[in-house]
Amino acid sequence: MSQSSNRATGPGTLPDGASLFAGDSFTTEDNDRAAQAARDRVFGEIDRLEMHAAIGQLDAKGYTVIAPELAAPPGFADRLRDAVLEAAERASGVRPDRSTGLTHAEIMTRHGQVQHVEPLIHLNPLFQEALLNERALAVVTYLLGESCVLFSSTGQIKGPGFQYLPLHADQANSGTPAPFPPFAQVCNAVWALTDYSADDGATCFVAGSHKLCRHPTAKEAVDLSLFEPLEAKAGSIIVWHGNTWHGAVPRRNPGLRVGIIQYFGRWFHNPGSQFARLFTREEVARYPPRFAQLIGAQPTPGLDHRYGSRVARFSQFG
Ligand SMILES: O=C(O)CCC(=O)C(=O)O
Repeated sequence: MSQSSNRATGPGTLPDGASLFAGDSFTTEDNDRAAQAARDRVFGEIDRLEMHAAIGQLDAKGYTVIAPELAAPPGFADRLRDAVLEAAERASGVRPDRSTGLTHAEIMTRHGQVQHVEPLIHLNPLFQEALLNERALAVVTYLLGESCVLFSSTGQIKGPGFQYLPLHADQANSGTPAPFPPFAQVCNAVWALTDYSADDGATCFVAGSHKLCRHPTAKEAVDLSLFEPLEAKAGSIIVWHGNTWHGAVPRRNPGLRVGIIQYFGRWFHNPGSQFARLFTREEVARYPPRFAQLIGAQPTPGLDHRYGSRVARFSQFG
């Protein structure tokens, strides 16, 4: 056997006369370094905020809850709740009745007895502050990378009623057929602004279902034995992976469940920079650059995000 044919079959070598084409669909060392630096930043933030337990829970169960005392200073969640109720009143002309909830008992939407205020993000600077919450963003960025975008921002007010929200995976909203990628393409970060429990009409999760990488079947979606209502105190932030099956039980208690749904996705699922038009340049400039990135007022950083999103789960590009 000649030396040259030996080289042709050896690992990491090319046959004589062959060359590698450095086209734009292949990696470069710069891209590799950028992806590693992005990973370091994402894990650095998790270390700084001491969020390892939350990340462990997220990986194991598909969702995590950031406790009120870690989420924000005392009083912030109450002000946020009042701002959502005020926005709801402005939108509908009906003052939400917090003690009985009867103003919302007859509403019927895709989420049951729930009034949606959408988009919410531009209606009060508190909603923008809530979006920039550092602990929520640390988890969202762990799931979706630094280039992720806010897809929707919705105030949710749920009254007493009878309607369940069937189990579903938010990944379905992007039109992705199963099997889903095991790492998240979309995720949700919800501010629970009143207590969540079974009788309060809480969100329900099927722990570990994100690992199945598929939608629930029609039968599973309405199988009440799978509904596990979450217990979370007012002021918590609930973050879940886009593959995680979740739904909600009806509210049995009088009164209202109030929350903000912030739904995020990787930049390549972006339906368009729908929030940028809601803000003036001056308003955007008041916030750190991450705000402009999230609302789509600034292009995704980096030269070649097509490439970056493929190489790294935590890439600054993907
Ligand atoms: O209303 C809830 O608790 C769940 C909301 C939900 O399923 C969603 O935003 O995808």
